[in-house]
Amino acid sequence: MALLPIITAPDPRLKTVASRVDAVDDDIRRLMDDMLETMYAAPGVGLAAPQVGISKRVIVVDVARTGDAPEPMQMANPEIIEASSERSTVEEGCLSLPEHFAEVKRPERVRIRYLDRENEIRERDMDGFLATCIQHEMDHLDGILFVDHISGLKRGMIMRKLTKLKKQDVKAGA
Ligand code: GNR
Ligand code: NI
Repeated sequence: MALLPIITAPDPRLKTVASRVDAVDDDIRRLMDDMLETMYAAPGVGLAAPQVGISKRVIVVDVARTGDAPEPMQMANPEIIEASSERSTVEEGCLSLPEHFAEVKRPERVRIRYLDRENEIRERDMDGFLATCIQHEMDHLDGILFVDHISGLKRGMIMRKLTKLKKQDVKAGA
């Protein structure tokens, strides 16, 4: 197991459409395990492979409350096959947009089809915070960040702050 460095915006790797996985093999399983370890350490409730610089359609999620038993989920090639017309608004954050939060409106319920860590095709219905997180992770696979769902004004404010932060880090040699 290994901790992977998380990429922060702005970065072209966060804007790239990731490639489908041919099959979930030992290499993909290792990536899934490293991503879960990285996500728990961050800490976060989800992580997509492009956030660690790997342009593959792999995501991990665990929305169990702290103190409850962990509920790790590892998925390759996730697809939304049904979405409710009902929407819910949730305040989102992102490990690639550190310390910024905004309300995002998404379908309240989704049915997802994906490959599990045994390379089996699965389908699962999700709602509430899990549905929000899965959609947030799947967006990363298409180069979309939560700020792409909010007003250009708010997005501009957040991206300008992150750009400044990066320039300061470069100067400081971070
Ligand atoms: O840790 C995370 N919290 C979160 C909160 C609300 C909606 C989505 C998320 S996902 C985020 C981790 C992350 O950046 N995943 O891509
Ligand atoms: Ni994110």
